[in-house]
Amino acid sequence: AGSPAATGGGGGDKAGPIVLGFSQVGAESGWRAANTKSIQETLTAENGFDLKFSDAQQKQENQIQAIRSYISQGVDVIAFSPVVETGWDAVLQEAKEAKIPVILTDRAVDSQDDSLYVSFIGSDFVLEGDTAGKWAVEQYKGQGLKIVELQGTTGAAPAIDRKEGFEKAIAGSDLTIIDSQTGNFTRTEGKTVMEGFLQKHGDQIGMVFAHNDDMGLGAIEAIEAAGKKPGVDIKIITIDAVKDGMQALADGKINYIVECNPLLGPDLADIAKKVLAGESVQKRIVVKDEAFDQEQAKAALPDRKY
Ligand code: GZL
Ligand code: ZN
Repeated sequence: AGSPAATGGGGGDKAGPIVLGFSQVGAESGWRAANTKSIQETLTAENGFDLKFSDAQQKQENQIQAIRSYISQGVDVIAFSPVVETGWDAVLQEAKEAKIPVILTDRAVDSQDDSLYVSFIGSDFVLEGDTAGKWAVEQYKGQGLKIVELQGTTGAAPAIDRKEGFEKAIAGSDLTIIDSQTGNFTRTEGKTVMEGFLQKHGDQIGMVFAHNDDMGLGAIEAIEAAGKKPGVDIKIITIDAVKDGMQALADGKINYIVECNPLLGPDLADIAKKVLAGESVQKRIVVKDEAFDQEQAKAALPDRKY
């Protein structure tokens, strides 16, 4: 059965491993692969866990199904990265009634009732968008730069928040977004959407703002196929700072990347142990992100862990 109520109901040292059910968004990007690796490498038997892991292929109904199966298995704790912000209250209410604490990693839910989860571990996506926008204004103001935006998954917290942060940062400057469409955080869709932008807007496009490296890398393929130089003819700013993105940045095909740290395994393990020991835990753990221009990427690449 589920563990005692998360808010300090008894807890105490639990005999045997902590059975943790994790519902992952999917395997859509380099970031996601690094995030999954961090979770699977940290929540191991030797670290006191029995990890049940499921991949939802970016479908909310698969995540809800996985969470329901963890509840019926009577796991000790549930953790997940919600593919979109809304539509979770019912299943989280069921976990609460089963007295199984829920930890959010990476992405947030927009539930009004924040008793439905014990902690949310993830980056500040609005700040990521703001950092990207501020750099763009610093570097390119005064040229009337026209931007096309490759949005992440529609309804996902990182897509909503990165857009918000970027738009606020460029407001009042002469940089403008002339088109914006979701590429669902994947390289393939980023390429397809960019091909459409190039057909529609051609030489007007001065910059691509992509909500993750993978869509930016897809855009590079489309830009090169159109005979233009990415990072030169069309500037590119992305978010994540995974290895492939950082290599393209070092190679001059991307101009700036704001990091989104995927290594959430250690924080997740720590919070899960605390909750089951009946200790109080931080409601919100903000993961620190850096940002890189081309020179900084060259220097950082050798030490990058993902
Ligand atoms: C951000 C994460 C996003 C990444 C994408 O924390 O949710 O999802 O930026 C990934 O690469 O697909
Ligand atoms: Zn929101």
